[in-house]
Amino acid sequence: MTQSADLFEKAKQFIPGGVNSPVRAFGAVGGTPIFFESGSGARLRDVDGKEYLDLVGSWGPMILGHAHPEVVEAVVAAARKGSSFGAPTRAEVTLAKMITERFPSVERVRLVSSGTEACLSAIRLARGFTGRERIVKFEGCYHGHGDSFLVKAGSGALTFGMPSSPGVPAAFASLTHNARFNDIASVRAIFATHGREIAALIVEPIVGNMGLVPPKPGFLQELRDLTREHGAIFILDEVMTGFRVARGGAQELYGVRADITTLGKVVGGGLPLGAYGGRADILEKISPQGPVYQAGTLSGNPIATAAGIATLKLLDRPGVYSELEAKSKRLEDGFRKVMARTKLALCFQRVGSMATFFFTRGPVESLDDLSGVRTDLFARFFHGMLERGIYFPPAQYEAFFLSLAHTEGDLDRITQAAGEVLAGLAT
Ligand code: HOZ
Repeated sequence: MTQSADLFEKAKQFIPGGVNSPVRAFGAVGGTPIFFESGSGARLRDVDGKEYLDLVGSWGPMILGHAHPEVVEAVVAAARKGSSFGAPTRAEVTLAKMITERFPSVERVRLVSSGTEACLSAIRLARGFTGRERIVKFEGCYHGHGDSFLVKAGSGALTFGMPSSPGVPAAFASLTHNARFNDIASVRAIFATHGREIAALIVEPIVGNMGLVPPKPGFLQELRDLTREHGAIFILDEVMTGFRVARGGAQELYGVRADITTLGKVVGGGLPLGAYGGRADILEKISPQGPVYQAGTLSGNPIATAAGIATLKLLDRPGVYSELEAKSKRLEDGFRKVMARTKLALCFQRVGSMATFFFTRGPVESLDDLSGVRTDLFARFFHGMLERGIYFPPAQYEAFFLSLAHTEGDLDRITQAAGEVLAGLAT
């Protein structure tokens, strides 16, 4: 028995399902989750001493790779000065300013501890600001595990076939409307019926939680225009895309402007930190300036803010995003070559350093397009790659993430392994 398997058995005695977040379990691919010991650059080492090239990147934050020396130094220096004060610090001001400089739509920003917290706080704020209660989201998008979002949700909720969770009061769920991603007519239909009651529309500008699904040209701007027309708040959930697809996130990439933006992952440099920010007139409604309540003992935690500041500074080096793009394109080109050698129905979708390798012909433009996905083949692909020391997300309906630490040699090794595994699947 491996040490991972042994630890998993022990974990199940104390932790529900043996994991602290469902997507970590190998429920969708079978087998035992790998327990990790350490990470450095693009590599992870498990408790049995096996090394992997990492394509999960902690589900997005590790854009610089694991244990980047300057981030580690910043974290250690902050920890030496005290880990939490429950009171304001200089670093919070620095990080808040850095966020506003990178996202022109963010005039004020509140730091929290996770992307989930950012999104549920953003919804409360939108409801408090507009005095309306309904929200619009998209089937297959995931905005964390807040009650308003677990209705036809993506990520683990989709993977485990529980898109709508027990425990969410029906009254709450009835206020959440789901539209079809990339289908503006489906959004218009909801606004036509409920326009005056809709507080906000929230969307992942590039969906990462039903696999990677890019927006069709003009789709985000149509959402921007429609929400403005109806007086609803336009929330872009840039938890995955913020600082990843561009310095200023998807908003910079597609030239759209949100009323509220939610952030997580990269902004915390691998530590628990999220943020929500946007128009000053909206953010003014947050307590203590305004009446909408939101608070947190660890909000703006000094160690997390130190990691975030160090990470964002490193992302300011010239050429960082073009390097990430070149590496990601090299990986995509490699995948396309091996895809051309098989008759399997496959589709590779990518924006910048986020991508998904779908086991369906594609293109995947919305949740409906996932109906033909061969998750059985994905599971075999996943394990074939794992055997070859490549760690993919253990679920088909997730994006994978590249980092600046991946070398060209790493990327070529990944595509070579993919070619071998696919050849085995085709027979
Ligand atoms: N939201 C991330 C995956 N889509 C990972 C967070 C989690 O659910 O563990």
